[in-house]
Amino acid sequence: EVIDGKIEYEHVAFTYPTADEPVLTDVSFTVNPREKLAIIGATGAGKTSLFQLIPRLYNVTKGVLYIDQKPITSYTLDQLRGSIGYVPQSPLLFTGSIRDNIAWGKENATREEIIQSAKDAQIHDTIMDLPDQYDTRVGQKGVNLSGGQKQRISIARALIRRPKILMLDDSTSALDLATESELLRAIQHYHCTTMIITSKISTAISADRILLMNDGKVLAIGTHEELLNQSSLYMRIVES
Ligand code: DCP
Ligand code: MG
Repeated sequence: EVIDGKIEYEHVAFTYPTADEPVLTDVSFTVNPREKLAIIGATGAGKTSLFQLIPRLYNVTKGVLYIDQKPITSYTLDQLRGSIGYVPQSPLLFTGSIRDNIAWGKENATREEIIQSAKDAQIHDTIMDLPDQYDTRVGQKGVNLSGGQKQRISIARALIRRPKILMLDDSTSALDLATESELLRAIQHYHCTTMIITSKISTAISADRILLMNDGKVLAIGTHEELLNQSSLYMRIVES
């Protein structure tokens, strides 16, 4: 089981099984337990690909990925996925109630746990405004939810399992800044290692450190001030 949530990429390269060219080349960096790391970089830079290696949706092609100093391949998929809250860039809800969608993967979840994770994900008030509240059906013949509402239900689904590692792939893109900062504040109480892909520079600055990706590589990693000194690309992003 994942205990601390330390993550280390060591000379990681990755090529999709169906592709010829690598999308990640020689990626090395460490995320400390309970640290919050923001990942930024242009579209196609490889941010989502970098993420997908942690829950082992794909295997590393070259190099080693460590969790708590052990190669990721030494964990079973159940151990790994039980410890990781992964919110994909385009979250999927299944046909069923909102309650079941949040509790998915934690069938014994209590009513209180479901409500608490929805509150932390800043979606509780929206749910309470729906016709059948937590029993409202989504998916086919159910209510239509916006992309941002689906994202927050997906975040609640990740939080309810009290993950050691939380991975948000652009999951707050549809939120206004005030709601987003409430959500990020609530997540701090989970004391998990957090990796958050974002296109908002203000969100990146609120993290402990920022990793700037470019063309499948780590261009720079450090605090906002460090990156301002290290990277002219970072400076251009901040100024734009
Ligand atoms: N790619 C691929 N096969 C996939 C997914 C992606 O060949 N199943 C390619 C497309 C890109 C590169 O990998 O050239 C990196 O894609 P990512 O999805 O990792 O890129 P980002 O997440 O950084 O981009 P975005 O900001 O648009 O989400
Ligand atoms: Mg992506």
